[in-house]
Amino acid sequence: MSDAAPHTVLLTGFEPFERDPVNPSWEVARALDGWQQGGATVRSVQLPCVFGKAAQALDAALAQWRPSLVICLGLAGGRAEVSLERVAINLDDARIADNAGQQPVDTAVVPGAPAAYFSTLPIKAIVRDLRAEGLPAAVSNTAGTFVCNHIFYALMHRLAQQAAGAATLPGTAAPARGGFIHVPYLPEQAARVGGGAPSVALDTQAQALRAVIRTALAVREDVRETAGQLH
Ligand code: PCA
Repeated sequence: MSDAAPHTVLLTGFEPFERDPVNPSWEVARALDGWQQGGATVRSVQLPCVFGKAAQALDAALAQWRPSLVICLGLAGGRAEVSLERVAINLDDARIADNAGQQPVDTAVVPGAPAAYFSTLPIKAIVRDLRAEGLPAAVSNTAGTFVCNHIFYALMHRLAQQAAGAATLPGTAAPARGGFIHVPYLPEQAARVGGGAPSVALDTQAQALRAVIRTALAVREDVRETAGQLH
């Protein structure tokens, strides 16, 4: 695919879970549906907060849109920053039931597949650019072990398979890149939870996601600067 060819950015968000009436990950995705940037159009898809079904819905969206960039979003209530997740692990370990009542413990997302995959988004360049706009952002080294990590792993496994297939077919499009981002509570959710939980307004979350997409489309090689943590 040449850079001038039209292409699609697939943006997914989750339905509400854990008795919450709203999930900002879907509200943000929905707000960006149809947004155009650098020859790309955003297509937003809602995923069920259900192990297995979420990955099936993602597969259907990948088949429908054939995106060149995929960003999956989820809520991480209690985090203060937009979290650029670095690594997806091949493990489901649910502390609470999903929206279908399933609560897998220590099972593989994809049996026999690698233990982990790294995001192929330029996560450090994205953090740099969000902070330059005054937006709260950080690299995160765990997406947890619930449905968000599950979909992150399912996505990266699928993209890795696609890339392996493309490598055997010279002349095909560059493999799609993708990753996962956790967003904070909305202010009304934080107020319900109480205890001074951090939150970010929907408009600000949407602004952050537009900046994420801009950087992800523009930057191929991530910058090399530390975002490590001692613990
Ligand atoms: N957050 C949950 C699942 C759905 C969502 O938005 C998580 O972090 O796993």
